[in-house]
Amino acid sequence: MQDNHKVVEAYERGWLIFGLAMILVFIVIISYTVLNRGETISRGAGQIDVATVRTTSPFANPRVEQVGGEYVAYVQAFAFGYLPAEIKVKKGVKVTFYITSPDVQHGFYVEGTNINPQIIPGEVTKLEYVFKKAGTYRIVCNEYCGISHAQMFGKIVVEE
Ligand SMILES: [Cu+2]
Repeated sequence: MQDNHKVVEAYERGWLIFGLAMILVFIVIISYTVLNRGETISRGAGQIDVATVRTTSPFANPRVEQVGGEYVAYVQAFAFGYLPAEIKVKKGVKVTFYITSPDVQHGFYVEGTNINPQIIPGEVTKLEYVFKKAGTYRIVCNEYCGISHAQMFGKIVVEE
């Protein structure tokens, strides 16, 4: 009886140490990702009337513009695509995305990066990113949004 108790205690201690070690590992991984791949935790940047997204500034005119030495992109994620359909930026320059949806919930996953916010109708999502490699990045919707969800793609072209 006494011995069994000690065995259980040893297992418990083992699992506690394992659990704490995993927490440490996750903290290290998250810190590394944030420092090396760009912090892409999206933030709410205000609310918007879903019914007027397509007709009110700034989303009525989806675009990428240069502000100072940086880019600002106003993006509509709609069923079934993205506007602008192609976002063109230069490598190494900060891009601030403002994204919203005029209909249902969508995704904005940029392949090869850790950009992956949910786009919620009525909310403006803001995130910043610096593309370190030139190339074409596909934007994928990963929130099931309707019959043509699987054909919902966008494109980011990063030039040298
Ligand atoms: Cu979608």
